Amino acid sequence: MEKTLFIVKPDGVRRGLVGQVLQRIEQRGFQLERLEYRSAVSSELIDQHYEQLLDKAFYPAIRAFMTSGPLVVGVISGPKVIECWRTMMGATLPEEALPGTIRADFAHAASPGGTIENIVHGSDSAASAAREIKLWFGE
Ligand code: IDP
Ligand code: MG
Repeated sequence: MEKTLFIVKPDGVRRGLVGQVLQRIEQRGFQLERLEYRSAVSSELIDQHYEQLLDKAFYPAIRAFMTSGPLVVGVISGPKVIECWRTMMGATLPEEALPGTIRADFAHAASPGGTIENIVHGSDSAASAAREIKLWFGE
């Protein structure tokens, strides 16, 4: 069965949205394969996770954001889960996300630091999912 990696980012944990994100995953019928609360995530792990963004001007703000507090990371499985979870998250920019998506229903606009704080992450392809699951869970 197809798998993807998801993260409730530090803004989602701070704002008490873990339960609501998990509820949407369960309502949709996806299976939780792994689920971990990580109280301290290293900059090195975030750099590897976002390796495609390392050379962007805004990357230092993303690293600071993603290491700013606890996060919840997990693996979910189900038919077409990679694409479906991306649809459930909504567009990267909360102001562009469609109503009904997590980023539209819960996210703020950009934070004062210019980082887009958009509550959730999801792998964007089968190759990314495999790479990210290995990176976070070592399997
Ligand atoms: P995605 O999370 O929708 O896949 P990506 O382009 O992979 O979007 O970017 C990863 C994360 O980096 C975004 O979710 C967002 O938090 C942040 N980000 C992306 N683009 C920008 C930007 O232009 N300015 C600030 N932060 C950004
Ligand atoms: Mg991405």
